[in-house]
Order: sequence, then C-alpha cells, then structure tokens
Amino acid sequence: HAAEAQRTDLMTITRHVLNEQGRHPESRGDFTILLSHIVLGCKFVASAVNKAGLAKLIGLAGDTNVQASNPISDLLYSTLLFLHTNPCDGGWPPRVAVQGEEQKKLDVLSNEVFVKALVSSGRTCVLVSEENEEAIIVDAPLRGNHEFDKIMVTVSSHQKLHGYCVCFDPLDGSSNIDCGVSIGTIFGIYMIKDKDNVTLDDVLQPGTDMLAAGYCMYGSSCTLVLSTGNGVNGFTLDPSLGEFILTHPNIKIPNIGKIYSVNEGNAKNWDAPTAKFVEKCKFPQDGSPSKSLRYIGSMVADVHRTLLYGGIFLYPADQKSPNGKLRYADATLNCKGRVIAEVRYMWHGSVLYEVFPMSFLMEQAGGQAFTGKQRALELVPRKIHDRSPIFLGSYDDVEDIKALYASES
Ligand code: AHM
Ligand code: MG
Repeated sequence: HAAEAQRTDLMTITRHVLNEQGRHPESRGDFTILLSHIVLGCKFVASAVNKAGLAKLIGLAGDTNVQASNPISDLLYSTLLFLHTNPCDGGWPPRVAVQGEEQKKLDVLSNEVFVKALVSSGRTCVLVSEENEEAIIVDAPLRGNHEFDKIMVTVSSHQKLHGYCVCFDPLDGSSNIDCGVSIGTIFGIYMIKDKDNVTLDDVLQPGTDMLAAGYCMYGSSCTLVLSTGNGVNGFTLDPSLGEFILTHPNIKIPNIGKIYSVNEGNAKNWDAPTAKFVEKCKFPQDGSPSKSLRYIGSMVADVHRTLLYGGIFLYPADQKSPNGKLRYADATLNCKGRVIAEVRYMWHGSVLYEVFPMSFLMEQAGGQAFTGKQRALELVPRKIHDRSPIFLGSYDDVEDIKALYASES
C-alpha cells in the first residue's frame, strides 16, 4: 500500500488561497500575488537559516552578492571541494574569507530580501519592518504599474489594483540563530484605502482592521501559519518540491492548556496580576494540576507551540519597562564603508509586527489576546514601532489573567 501512503493531491498554499478567493467573486488575485511574494521571502530565509551554521565557515554573502543566484552554496561547494582534495590541517573550522565583503547579519539580509520581494509584487504601498526606523512608502509607479498589470488594467480599466500595507519582522528571535534554535518571520497585512494617496495613517490602524496575518517558523521543519480572517491554516515546506503544503488545516487552540510561557528571569519587575497568575500556574489552589513552563525566547516558536498545544504566552509589562522588553540593537553595521544599520533602542512586543499578527491568529483559532488593559486587537498604535505588553493563548487561560487585572483596578 505504499502508493496509498504517498499523497498525490497536494494542497499548496497558493491553491488554498486561490480557493478562498473563489468565495469573493470581486477579487482579482492581488492578494494571491502579494502572498506569493511573502512566501518567496520565507523560502529564502528558510534556506539562508539552514545554511547559517555552514555559512559561518565562509562568511555570509555581502551586499552585491545578494543578487547573485546562490552565492552561499557556490562558495560552500567550492570550499568543500577544496577541503576534499586538501584536508585542512590548520584547525577546524577552516577560515575562508569572502574577499572584500563585510559579513552580513542574517536579519539584515532577510530584511532586504523581504523588502525587495514585497515591492516587486507591485501590490504594496507601505511597508513597516522591525529593521527599518522609518516606514517605507513605496514609489507610486511601483504600486501596481508593472507591464503585465498595465495590460490587465486596460482590459478592465474600471477596476483599480488593490494596494496593501505589510508590517513585518523579517527574522524574529535572532539571538537564537547562533545556537540553531527556531526563529521566525511575522507579518500582518492591511488593505490601503486610496492607492494614490498613501500616508502613514494607512498603517496606524487598529488590529481589528487587519486583512490577514501569519508567521513562518524556521524550526525542525519550516511551517507557515496563515489566517485571512477565515480560520487559521498551517503549511509545511516540502523542501523537495519547494512548496508549502497544507498540513494543519483549520487550527483550533484548546480552550485551556497545560503550559505557561514567560521569561521568569524578569519576575522581580512584574506587576501584581502577572505575579499572581504565574504563582497560580505553579501552585494552583483549586485542585487543578500545576502547569508546565516552556520558554524558547523566540516569539514565533513560543506562539506556535501555544497555538497547537494550548496554554498561555506572556510578555508582561514590568516596572522598569512598562510597555514590555527593552531591546538594544548592538552596533552600527557597515557594509563596504556604508552604514546599513544603526544603533537604536526598541521595545519588545511591537504592536504592528508582533502583537497584532499573533493576536489575530489567536482569535481566529478560538483563543484570546489581552494587553493587561484591553483586547489587544483594539489597540490603535500612534507610532509604527509602538509596543505593548501581551498575554495570548487559550481562551480560558487568558480569561484568568483578565480576571486578575480586573480585580486589581
Ligand atoms: P529580537 O527582536 O531581538 O529578535 O527579540 C524578540 C524576541 C522574541 O522573539 C521573544 O519573544 C523575545 O525576544 C524574548 O525576549 P527575552 O529574551 O527578553 O525573554
Ligand atoms: Mg524581532
């Protein structure tokens, strides 16, 4: 029965989104095109992350090489060939310098790939990335005026192409790269009201206005979880096909979970409701079993586990940082004498590219997301890098923390 075990009818992510689109006769595939460019970005990062350990041996490709077909594997191949014929006696790992290139951080590289992929979709108007201090307002000619689009527009000139805004963290949890622990990309998508008149206000919208959200986890397998507002579906990358295949249809989070997930090292700065909640997880007074603690320190991986197994993920406020984790970027990053990233201060729990997408997915899966004060999706960010504490996960677990905050006030 081997032939039966082999599935032959594969639901790829594109096929799935096209099917969903069929429910909206007015749609013309703009979202599918946008999504296919996001998927391309995820595949690139998946492949770069897989090679990150190896690329360390040879340095990551620099600015000019990003355009080349596959500089990392070309270099790797020649290195391995070289080592095969000339066994390395200078110690392991061998040092092979990439001539003239600065080593480029994986998160910077991932950001460039996503920005380029999104702009070239011809469907984006505003991009907000964790890696860019300012929002990117896409040049008007790139907002859907490709040659192909011109033909389409002539055919149905009364229809305007849809424009989107994408908020994303290209590579979240990057402190986990060097030890090979799961990391991820997070994205949230809004529809632009007027493509010819794009402003920052197009992104400073409550999360309830979000059209779609998702994340891609680069872990033991590469999984993309997506919601277009009609439930949540998970797709796993089949590396031999280069396609994301539907493996987790209609994900529903259990109503209550056995796991809590928080950085307990910050406990001395927690507020009273958070401290009480965690105490209750460890020493329940109502006869229920105590919960297990799991904390990876990669939001995508912690949220993914929460979504599948149930439980709660907390990034609470603390007295030192009332709006969540204080994040320091380490230094100025130079590439060929050009500054490509600068030192800056940021906070964790960014509303646009962490809190909103994850809260949207949680609610779509039947869970909840709460800030300590309100439903997370009802926040209205005032600045693109605004941040917030976040509690999200199983419906009943979030009810518990909500009750503790309510009894505080
Ligand atoms: P990063 O943006 O520097 O990658 O940090 C974000 C990550 C999240 O993925 C994770 O939830 C959080 O930092 C963990 O923070 P901490 O190490 O303070 O627990
Ligand atoms: Mg991040």
